[in-house]
Amino acid sequence: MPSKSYYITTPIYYVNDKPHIGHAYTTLACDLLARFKRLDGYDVMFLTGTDEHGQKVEKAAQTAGIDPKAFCDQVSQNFRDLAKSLNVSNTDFIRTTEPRHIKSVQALWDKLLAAGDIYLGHYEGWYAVRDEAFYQEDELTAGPDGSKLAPSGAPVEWVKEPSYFFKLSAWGERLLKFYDENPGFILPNSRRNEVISFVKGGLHDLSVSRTTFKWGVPVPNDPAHIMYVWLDALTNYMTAAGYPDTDSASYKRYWPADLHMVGKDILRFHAVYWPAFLMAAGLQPPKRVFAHGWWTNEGQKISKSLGNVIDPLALIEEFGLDQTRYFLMREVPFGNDGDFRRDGLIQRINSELANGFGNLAQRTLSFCAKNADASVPAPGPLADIDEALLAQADSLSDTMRKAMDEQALHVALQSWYDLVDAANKYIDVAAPWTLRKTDPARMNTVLWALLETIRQLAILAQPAMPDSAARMLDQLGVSEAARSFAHLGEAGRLRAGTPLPTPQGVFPRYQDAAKA
Ligand code: ME8
Repeated sequence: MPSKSYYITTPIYYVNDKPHIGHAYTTLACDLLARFKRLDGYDVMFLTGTDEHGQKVEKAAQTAGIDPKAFCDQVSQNFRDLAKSLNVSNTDFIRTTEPRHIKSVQALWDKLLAAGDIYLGHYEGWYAVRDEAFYQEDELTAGPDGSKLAPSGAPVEWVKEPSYFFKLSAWGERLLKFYDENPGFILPNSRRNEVISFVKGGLHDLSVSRTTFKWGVPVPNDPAHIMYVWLDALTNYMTAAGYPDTDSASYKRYWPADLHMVGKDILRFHAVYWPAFLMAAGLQPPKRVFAHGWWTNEGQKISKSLGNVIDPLALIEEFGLDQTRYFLMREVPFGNDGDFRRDGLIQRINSELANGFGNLAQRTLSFCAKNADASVPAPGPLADIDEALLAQADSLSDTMRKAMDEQALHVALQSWYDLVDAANKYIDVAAPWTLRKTDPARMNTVLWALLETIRQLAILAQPAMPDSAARMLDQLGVSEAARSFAHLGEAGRLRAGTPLPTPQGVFPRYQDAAKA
């Protein structure tokens, strides 16, 4: 097992809804990072799963007319299936109704109680079931007919019940110190600033149990209370690492998590409540929470009532899996909001994959098939333009690594595409087709430099487009064992004489795919 470990998580999704493009987006971003780290020599733990307790899920089960557990069994499977359809490489899938998790949350509760951070009281205030969140009066806005709305637009209701509280108000200063000492804890920086000003505004104690419904984890020694669903849900990240067994090999290896990837809607829970709970229990907070932006559809908010929810499976069906993966990760500066546009997707597929990378490989490989004995040609001395192309190829992994470590996924893919572009320009300038008659030795050098560049592009394309990159590497005769980042650059140079299988297009143009 590699000595370096990396633990990355998606949010666990509510089972009240069908998976849509937003869930696919977060999970794909994590998959890109997980695959990148794995190819870069890390032992990666990659967790996703479903959030199954709370009032929202209980209501959804009631509406469906089935018992909540049976309802969760059904809907949780949809999220498992989605991960599979997206070719996601998660190493675990957690459900908050599993015994391992119930044991873990109850153990955390006991720790918080023993630390003196939980007390029994009475909650009276606003609650939004859709967000599963409590709100202060001054956070609300006026809705239709005198109703009130949460900042997310969710309707709120007045709740009055006995409740345990977590002494969040006592954690403000310690949280601010923690953010200060760990500047990379919240990314992007704009979101970090929002969290800091929220905490500076003063924190209220947090209601952490409910008594007016039953679908949740019972509070130890007081089963009239069930735990607040966010305390329950956040703990999933530790459960999967082996909590409460803090001596277990897996807990020691993976906790604290390297990265919780979340959407901006749930940053407060992850960047304020979660580290406060953990510090109060004497446990280490995760190393980073990254909050990405929100997708809209052709300029409109995505919602069931507008009927414009994008089904990721339909996208895969129409455009191809790797094409969809590439587009979602490439289109929007990661962290910003993004607008899904069909013409934008078609444009990326055709210009960057079909005409860009696909055509580069297809031109080079079919030329080698015809004019270089269907094998890797032997290079002669390198000219300046060959050296320049190879230098860009050899340094690409460093550029991408730096970007991936800051979750700048779009920057990583931009630098990948820049090399595709440079290689296409190189082929036009070096013009192997004219060299065929005038200078076959030089032609061989040019083809070799191209093949070597395509090899590195294909290795580095694996995180975003695993299947297509693998097919490309097959065509270059690169063995399975030589596809990790350890084989980039000089370490894995293509050897002259390696046979090249008959080339086949890997990235069809969108129209071609539609006609086929
Ligand atoms: O909040 N654009 O679950 P959830 C981008 N169970 N991302 C989107 C999106 C959109 N339009 N819509 C959803 C929960 N997402 C809790 C989490 S974690 C301990 C508990 C993604 O099913 C994004 O990652 O409502 C967002 O944070 C998440 O789905 C919310 O999923």
